[in-house]
Amino acid sequence: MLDTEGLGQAVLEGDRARVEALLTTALAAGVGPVEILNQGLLPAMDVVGKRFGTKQMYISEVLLSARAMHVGLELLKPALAREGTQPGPKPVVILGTVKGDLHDIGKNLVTMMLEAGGLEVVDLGTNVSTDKFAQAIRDHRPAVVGLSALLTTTMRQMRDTLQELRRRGLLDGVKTMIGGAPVTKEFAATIGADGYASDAPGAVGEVKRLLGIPPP
Ligand code: B1M
Repeated sequence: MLDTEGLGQAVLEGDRARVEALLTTALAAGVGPVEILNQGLLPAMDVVGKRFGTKQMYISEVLLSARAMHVGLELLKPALAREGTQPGPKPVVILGTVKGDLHDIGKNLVTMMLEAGGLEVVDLGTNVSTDKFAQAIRDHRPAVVGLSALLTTTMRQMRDTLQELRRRGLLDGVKTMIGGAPVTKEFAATIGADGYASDAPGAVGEVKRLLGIPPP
């Protein structure tokens, strides 16, 4: 049984211990990790976003909520991964939040859902420079490179990063995908990204579509 109200309140208050306790109880009671995400953590973060947007919450409070959210995501990670267990070698996806952008909650969620979907993810973190993407592509030979951005200002960085990687010949045979709240399908097409997803579950479907992996 999932205490959605209590969980929402705990995320809003940035109460990490309570988030941990509620999720541990829910998981032990057999509540699925996707249900916990969709009915508990994500709606709570949505409220945080709205309150931040209307200046009802300070950045410091948002950060506390973000940390509580991280605790929740870390707890769900093993259960999400178990749901996505698949035999055989996994296609590699490189993911990162572009240079100048420190938002990582959404990207972390995409990482977890992709792993749950049977893909191997190399997560480069936030504020990722073009050079860091380039090195990771050389090191890991990914099937897909995914860029995340949450700021309208850093959307431009997505275009610059893809342009430069392309100029260096590093995207030959590699699919690209972008996402993040301000990003649209149209923008993706404008900067020549192969794929776009508006949310984490959508990202799994989009990577699979790009790689020609049929739905289960
Ligand atoms: Co920031 N922030 N923030 N912030 N912050 C936003 C994005 C903002 C919309 C808030 C607002 O004004 N209403 C606004 C951007 C405005 C704009 O550009 N148009 C904003 C701003 C302005 C800023 C600062 C500039 C504030 C300041 O300092 N004055 C500053 C910038 C710092 C920087 O990056 N250089 C800043 C800082 C921060 C915190 C550090 C306090 C914190 C980030 C903590 C962290 O991530 N570790 C923070 C937060 C938490 C937010 C909000 C409240 C929540 C973002 C979030 O985590 N959402 C946000 C308001 C909002 O979104 N309503 C806001 C939950 C998450 C699950 O959703 O990230 O959209 P999302 O990810 C989704 C999809 O977008 C998609 O799937 C995810 C899961 O479903 N997706 C992909 C994401 N990446 C993808 C990649 C893919 C595919 C799908 O393929 C590769």
